[in-house]
Formats: sequence, C-alpha cells, structure tokens
Amino acid sequence: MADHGTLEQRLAQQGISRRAFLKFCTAMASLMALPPGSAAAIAAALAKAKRPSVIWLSFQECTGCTESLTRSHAPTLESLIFDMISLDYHHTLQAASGFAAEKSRTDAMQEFYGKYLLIVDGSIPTKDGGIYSTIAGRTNLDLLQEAAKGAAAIIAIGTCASFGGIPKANPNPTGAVAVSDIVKDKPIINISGCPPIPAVITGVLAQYLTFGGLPELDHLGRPKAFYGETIHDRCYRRPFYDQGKFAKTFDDAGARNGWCLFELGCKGPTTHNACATTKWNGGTSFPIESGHGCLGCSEPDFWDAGGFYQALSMPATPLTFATGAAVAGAAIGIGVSLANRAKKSAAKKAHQAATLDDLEK
Ligand code: FSX
Repeated sequence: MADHGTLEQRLAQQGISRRAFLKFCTAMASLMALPPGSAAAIAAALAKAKRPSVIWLSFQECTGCTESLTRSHAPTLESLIFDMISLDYHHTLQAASGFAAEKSRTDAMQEFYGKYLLIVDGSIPTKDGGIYSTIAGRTNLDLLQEAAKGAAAIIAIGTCASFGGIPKANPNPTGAVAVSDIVKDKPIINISGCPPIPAVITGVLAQYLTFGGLPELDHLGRPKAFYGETIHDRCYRRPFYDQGKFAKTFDDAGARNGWCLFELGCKGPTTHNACATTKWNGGTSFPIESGHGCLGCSEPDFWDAGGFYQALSMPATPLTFATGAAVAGAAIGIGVSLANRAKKSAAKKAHQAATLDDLEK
C-alpha cells in the first residue's frame, strides 16, 4: 500500500520543485475564484496535509472520466494531484489484479475506516438485484454500499455517478441510478460532465484537502466554485449573442466569423460548468471554440433532453430589433468589452506571476 506521509515529504521524494507546487496552488486559488492571498494559505495547508487514502470504484460507465483525468495535457496539475492522494484502489490504474486487487480495497477500508475518500465514477444498475454490472462476482450496488459505510465523504465523478448519465437514458434497461440515489447518510460532492473537466476534479480534491469538509454546493450537489455559472455566462462568443448575430449553419459566413451557435442548438445558456474558463487539453480550447455547440453534458438527463441541434426555447435575440444607434452602441460596447477582457487577461497573468514570486520569498 502507498505511504501516507505529508504532501511536502511526498513532493520532495518525487523531485517536484517548490515553484511547481506554488504554481499549482496559485492556479487552484485562481480557479476557485479565491482572493490573491489564498494561494499562500492553500500552499501552507496542502504542504502539511496527510495524503488521504482514496478508494476509486468504477461502475457502469465508458471510462471516459478516467481517460479525461489521465490524458490531461496539464501534467503539473494532474501529477501533483496523484501525489497528493494515496490511490489505494482504482480498477483501471492499479497494478494489482484479481485477488490482490480486491485485498488492497478491503485492507484500505479496514485500515482507514471512517477516514478514506471514496470516489465513484459510473452509474449503479439496480434492476434484477443489480446483476448487470459485477466486479469479482459482486454487484456494483453491493460494493458501493459496503465502501460507503467507512467513507469520510464521497465524490461522484462524471454525469453517470452524479445523475445516472447515459446508462440511465430512456429506456434505462439496467435500472441505472446515481450514487446519491443509493447513499443517503454521507456527504457527496457531484462533479458532473461527460466526462468532467480534469482541472475541476483536481481542483475539488485540492479544495477538500486544503479546507477539509465539503465546498459550497449548488442544489444539484456540485461545487459552486466550478458550476456557479453557465457556459453562456463566460462564453467568448457571448458578445455576438448580445448583438443578435447567430450562425445559421455550420459552414455559413456567421460560423466562419465565430458568431453565436445558439440557433444551431448550443446548450450553453442552461449548462453549468467551467468549460469556457478552464477549457480542455491544457487550456487549449473547448467545444464551442472548436465550432460545435455545447451538448449540456453536465446537466441531469441531458441525453434524453436531446435536441442537440435544436435551439433552446428561450429569448435569443435581445438586440435583433434594436435601432441602428443601439446596434452601433452595442458594437462599441462589444469592442470595449473585448478590449477589457484582453486587459483583464494580461493583468491576471501578471498578477499570477507576481503572486508566485511573492510566495517564493
Ligand atoms: Fe459516464 Fe465516466 Fe460519461 Fe463515460 O466514468 S460521465 S459515460 S465520459 O466514463 O461515467
């Protein structure tokens, strides 16, 4: 079983520089929208934090959640998070197999009873006694109920574990349900998304280790720091929405000019997640930036709601009927808004560099 020393000891063993660690803390503080001084507090708390035992169970899913985490192009963040926790059991990532693998799970559950963090990805089939997904001859339902008993808290990773996801989609042949439908007496954090954003997974773990206990959650059990706003709130195409400029097909002049994808079915206005700010592939892009509307994958029942290429029934053209003067004013406003965003981005980078230098003093 992996050692459970402090994070500081572990990082030193791994040869990870203090600067890389501080950069991680600064990024976490920024991602969680915490005040500038928080990076130092996070660094101090994380350095002293004991690496908790984590048992990760994968149930009815496509393994996209684990793929998302492991294929991230932000190795400093993700490798740090793997050094921050002691991953004692994970179906996909563990070296052990067969009886040895099951023994590491039961050993960790006994040794760290009441203290380990249980991470679950995938939904839980309940029909016909849960026989549609079994591991080592035991149903997912049975394994979840057993592991939940000794867990300090549970993190449901992905839309399947959070809300049932695609396995629960109509006609739901296996009777798939979410973790929160089974476990009622433990704190549960939902990190939805199909798959979820790697930086959000690492961010929530860092937040849990730093501050202990649960972060502030929304009415669906998701951390507000990452799910408090819609994709639409922070979308870089938002100025075109506000101006009433919409692409009508995926290859028209509007699409080529980066206009809003609302009329092509984008679900950004009703989807809560951090894709527009953290982005994917190491901050490279996100679906809307690649020219495709948001599918709404971090919301419950997104698959059954369907209509991926149908516009939402909500007001979409606030300025369509505006006067020429108003449109001109809006265009100036958009120009100012874009200029301000560029300034804010430059200021944020300068601020992060300054914070890092301050922390190293
Ligand atoms: Fe579900 Fe995750 Fe989608 Fe796949 O584990 S949230 S189907 S990306 O893999 O659970």
